[in-house]
Amino acid sequence: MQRIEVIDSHTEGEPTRIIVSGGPDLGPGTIAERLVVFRERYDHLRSAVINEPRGCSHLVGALACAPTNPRAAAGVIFFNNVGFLNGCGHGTIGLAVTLAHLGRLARGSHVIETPVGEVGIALGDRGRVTITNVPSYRHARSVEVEVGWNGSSRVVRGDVAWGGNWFYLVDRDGPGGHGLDVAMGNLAALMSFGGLVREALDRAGIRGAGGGMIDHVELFGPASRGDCVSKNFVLCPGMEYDRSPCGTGTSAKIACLAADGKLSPGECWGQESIIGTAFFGSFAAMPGESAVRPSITGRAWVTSEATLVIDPADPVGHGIGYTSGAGR
Ligand code: PYC
Repeated sequence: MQRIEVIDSHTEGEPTRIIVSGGPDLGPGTIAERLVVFRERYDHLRSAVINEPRGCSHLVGALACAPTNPRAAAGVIFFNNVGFLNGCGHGTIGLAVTLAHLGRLARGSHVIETPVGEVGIALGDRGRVTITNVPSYRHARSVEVEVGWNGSSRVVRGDVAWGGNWFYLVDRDGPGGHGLDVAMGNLAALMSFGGLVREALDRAGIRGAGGGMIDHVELFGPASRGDCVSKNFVLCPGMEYDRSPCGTGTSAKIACLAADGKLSPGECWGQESIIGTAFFGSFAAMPGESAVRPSITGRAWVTSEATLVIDPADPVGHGIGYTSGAGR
């Protein structure tokens, strides 16, 4: 029997399951190198932790690791139902609250080592955490892609931006706007439109810098909350939507607003999620660089402490439908 201890939390509605002990030994490399080892040798454990019958498709997983960077309080590798994530804002907020719950992190400022760089965290009261994300930037503005929708073809226009993952960001209104109601009552249409946009981007060879796959699609609409400027729907890889406003997605949005001169350094951007929760973000300019450094504030709560048991005789012990190498 293999036993893996996890702590579950949610950040503004989006769940994170963090392996706190019993995870794979990934060796002494950097966090980015250890991600490769995880993917190549232990993908069955990713699936076992996240997928049914132990988990569910919208759960995001994380392995808390010892950092290699002496300034970092912890290292982390994020994964989901189909593979590994570069970064994860809601998950980093969940990690901070989980480590505090375990008595491994004191209130105050710390550094977390992720596969895509250092992320700062400021752990406050009652589960409130501010992350200072990796440098974020708009890679390409007003990129058009043809999408088949409701029996006809239409041109969608959006920005390609990096916020720790690659995003394609589309406004509701204006030329190339998605035109959909960004509301829970319209979830089926948002999911299916987002999936078609992602497929169309891939088919058209539209990528982020260095050929990075655009695996997140972010659709915007007007906010319902008075303290937010905008509401989003974020389609994640694995055909699941983010219940939170998505930390890396809000960072990508902030980078686009900064590039357009629509948000000033330090000015607050309230981003409402599809379920009505919110992140509050701002950015600091990076002198001499086109990237900005976004800060995102949200809250997380621990929801369970558990030991996962994997019986080698269990035919679906590594997740229903798991096939070797699925997460590559
Ligand atoms: O908060 O960055 C985020 C995130 C990415 C995927 C799910 N959540």
